[in-house]
Amino acid sequence: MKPETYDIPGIDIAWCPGCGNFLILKALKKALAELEIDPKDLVMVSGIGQAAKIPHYLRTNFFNGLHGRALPPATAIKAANPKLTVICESGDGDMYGEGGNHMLHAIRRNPDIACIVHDNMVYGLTKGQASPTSRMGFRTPVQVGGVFEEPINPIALAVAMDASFVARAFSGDIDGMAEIIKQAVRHKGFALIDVFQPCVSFNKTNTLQWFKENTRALGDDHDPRDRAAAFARAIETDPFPLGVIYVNEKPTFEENVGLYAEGGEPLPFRSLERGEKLRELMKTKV
Ligand SMILES: Cc1ncc(C[n+]2csc(CCOP(=O)(O)OP(=O)(O)O)c2C)c(N)n1
Ligand code: SF4
Repeated sequence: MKPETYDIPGIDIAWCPGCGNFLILKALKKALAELEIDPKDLVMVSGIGQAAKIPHYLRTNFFNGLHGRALPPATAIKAANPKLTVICESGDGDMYGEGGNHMLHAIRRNPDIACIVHDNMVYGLTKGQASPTSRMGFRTPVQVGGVFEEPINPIALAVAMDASFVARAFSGDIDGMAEIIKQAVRHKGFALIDVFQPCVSFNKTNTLQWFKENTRALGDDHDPRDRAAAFARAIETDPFPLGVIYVNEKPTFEENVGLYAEGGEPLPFRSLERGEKLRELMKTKV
């Protein structure tokens, strides 16, 4: 399958020229094509923001929800039809700020979905306010004296919560990012990928060059199944490590929810027999 399978001819993309979102879109299409995922078997789910527009630019099914609310519908879509590939994709503000609570509970529940977060360390759509991953000292039209709060470390948070799959990618490395996306989609369970992405319009500090200079690929000596080693890598910020940081295979939400486990058949594929029996029972007179 070719990446162009996912193209929508004549689409008008609303991102700024040079935005890192274009690179992530390219890597995603490459990964999906290499995984041979038929567009009809994929559902993309997002919230609100520039990154959250990504499903609009792919020829596939999608659900674009409220700000920060991508993960609950994604969990429900996968639970209702586990045969689908479900990918959540949005920005750092959407997933870690407005949707932070959902992120924590998605890690706990472990639905079999991949979650790709475009981490540009700023709110792009609303013109440059600080996001939960903005670095301390970052000046914006709102944080005029510079951000004074500690940034969230999504990787360390996910490893601390014993998440199923945790990785960091860099949008400047399309092949490396596509490889990580493939691993995340293949992984059974909740897979978080934090992707470093430049916002050329509103973050003049964390540029493509800055990310290049402040990241390094994890070596082959890193064992992602070793949680202590993963945590040590997760708290490194100088430079930030790139690659699959932590893998922890465990039962998924779909496997654990009794309702869906019953008879092994997800709800939409069950026979109507039981409903019909119930209807007959309700018609009987006492
Ligand atoms: C409930 C609610 N609060 C605030 C907003 C305004 N808003 C829209 S997008 C956004 C931030 C998006 O930032 P991020 O997720 O980092 O995405 P980016 O645009 O940088 O890709 C905010 C605050 C909103 N739409 N809804
Ligand atoms: S504002 Fe930033 S994140 Fe949004 S499209 Fe422009 S460069 Fe990309």
